[in-house]
Amino acid sequence: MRQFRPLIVLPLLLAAVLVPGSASSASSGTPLTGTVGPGFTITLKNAGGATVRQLDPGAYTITVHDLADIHNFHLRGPGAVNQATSVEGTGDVTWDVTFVDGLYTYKCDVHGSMHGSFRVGPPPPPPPKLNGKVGPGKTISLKTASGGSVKGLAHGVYKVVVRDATKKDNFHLSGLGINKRTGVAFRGSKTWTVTFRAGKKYVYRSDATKKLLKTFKTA
Ligand SMILES: [Cu+2]
Repeated sequence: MRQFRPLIVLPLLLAAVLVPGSASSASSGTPLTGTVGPGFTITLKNAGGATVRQLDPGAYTITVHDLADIHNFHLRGPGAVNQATSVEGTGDVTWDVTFVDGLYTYKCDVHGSMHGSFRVGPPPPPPPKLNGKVGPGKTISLKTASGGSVKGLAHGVYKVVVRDATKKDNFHLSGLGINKRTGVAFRGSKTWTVTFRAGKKYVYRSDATKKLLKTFKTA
């Protein structure tokens, strides 16, 4: 007959309960709650109940309540995060994930309208600014924020602020994927967010005056 020895067993039990990170508390990431259904809704919320829009990188423990047998909860993003519940299945699951900087999305794979996203890490820097100007008189220019004339440009997203100071010319920026212009008779300011592709030639000109035409290339 085996002898019960509480004096030896008790400290082991206490250790299991008290030591952080032991088997009884394997899920140690910041808690989040995902819910899909019962209607056509999908949400991801933090412990305070607010919809997740931005998170710091790190470990998270996500409890998903899949409340519908016509939806699933599918989370994916950088760092090879790709977790999904089944469409037909319902119930709760818990995922331990590590988020890194970038954009994450969650959705129902069946219904395209059911989706959400959040950013991990700091927001991306704002696009660099370029200043376009036409007039007064027969002049046209496109300059960087530091005041240099644009001759070559790294590809990417830019904010172009145009000042059209004449009623006789316009500012027309064009090239692959871009065709933006002010009106010839228009005077005032316009702001465009544009994406310059790599290795292409772009043109800015006045449609009313042939010689007011300049080009630059992108790297
Ligand atoms: Cu669905």
